[in-house]
Amino acid sequence: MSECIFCKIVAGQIPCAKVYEDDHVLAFLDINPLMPGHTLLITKKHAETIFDLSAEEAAACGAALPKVASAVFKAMGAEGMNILQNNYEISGQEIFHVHFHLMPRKTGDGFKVPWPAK
Ligand code: DGP
Repeated sequence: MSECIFCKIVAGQIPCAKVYEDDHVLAFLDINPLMPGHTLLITKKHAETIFDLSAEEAAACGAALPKVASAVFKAMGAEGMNILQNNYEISGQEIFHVHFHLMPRKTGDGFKVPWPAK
């Protein structure tokens, strides 16, 4: 059995607050959110980084991302959204199972992006 935390979430061995699911991807709330509604979208099949995704999995992520982002955006009454995807330790990746951070933004939320923003 895989020791990967996200594989265990996919297998239902670790609970999650599920936001969306289809045959290829699962989205759930981040356990350590940077703001309310911080959601992770992961592939169901294990792949360590975006460089390891098959074309089919990449397409599934591409199809699901705008749908899930839109739902989170509306549900949170957001004014904007950052979508972040880390690969390898130097970028901040802690869980080596490919995932996208969907981060709904609101005025005064205190979140800082590393480039000029309003
Ligand atoms: P990253 O640094 O990009 O690898 O982000 C990993 C994220 O995964 C981090 O924001 C916290 C989240 N996370 C870690 N373990 C769990 C867990 O067991 N459940 C949930 N829902 N999120 C987790």
